[in-house]
Amino acid sequence: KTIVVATKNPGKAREFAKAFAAQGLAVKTLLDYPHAHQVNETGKTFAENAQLKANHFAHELQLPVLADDSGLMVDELRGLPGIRSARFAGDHNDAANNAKLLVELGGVPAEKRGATFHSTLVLAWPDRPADDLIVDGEVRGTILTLPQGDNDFGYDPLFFYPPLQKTFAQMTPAEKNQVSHRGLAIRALEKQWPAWWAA
Ligand code: ITT
Repeated sequence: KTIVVATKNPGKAREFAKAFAAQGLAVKTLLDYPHAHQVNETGKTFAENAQLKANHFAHELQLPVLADDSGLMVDELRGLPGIRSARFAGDHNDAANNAKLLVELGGVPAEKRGATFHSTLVLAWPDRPADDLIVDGEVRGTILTLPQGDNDFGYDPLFFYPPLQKTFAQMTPAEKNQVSHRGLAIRALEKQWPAWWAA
C-alpha cells in the first residue's frame, strides 16, 4: 500500500517514509508526480494550508493524499516565522532562514528563547471531503545561539530539546520521530486511519 505525501521538502519526505515504513506503508511524494500542478499556500493558518495542499492534490491525482503544513513559532517573535517558516528570509533557503532567526534573536537571553514546532496533517481522499482527517502535533524547545548537529533539515540545528539535551539535528531520525511535532501528529493520525482504508 502506498500513500502520497504532498510535499517537495526532502526532510519531511524522509521522516514520513521512515514513520510509515513501520506500518508497511510506502511513501510517494510530489517528486514522483512532476506534472502535478502547484498550489499556492494562501491560507492564514497551518490547517488552512494543509487542507489546500491535501485537497488540491487528492483531486488532481485521484489518490488519497497527506499534506503537512508546519513551522516554528518563536515566543520572543510573537509566533513568527510561523506559517512563513519556509520562506522567512525570502527564498526557501534553510541556511538563510537560520541566519535570520539568529539575527532576530540577537541579545535575547537563554530563558526568553522558547519556541514551539507545530505540524498540522490533513489526509484527504478524492471525492470524500467529509472524510478528511486533520491532526496536530506540537513540541516545545529553545533556540540556541549557534547551530549544533548535522541533520540539515530546516531549523533543526537551532532547535534544542531540553529533555534529551540535544538539538533535533543531533538526534537520530528515530529519536526525533519519538518526540517531534511531526512524529506526534503522525501517531495521532494513525489512531484515526479509517477502517475501510487501513486494512
Ligand atoms: P511542502 O509545502 O512542499 O511540504 P515546505 O517546506 O514549503 O514544503 P511548509 O510550508 O509546511 O513546507 O514549511 C515548513 C517549514 O517549517 C520548513 O521549510 C522548515 O523551515 C520548517 N520546519 C517544519 N518542520 C520542521 C522540522 O521538523 N525541522 C526543521 N524545520 C522544520
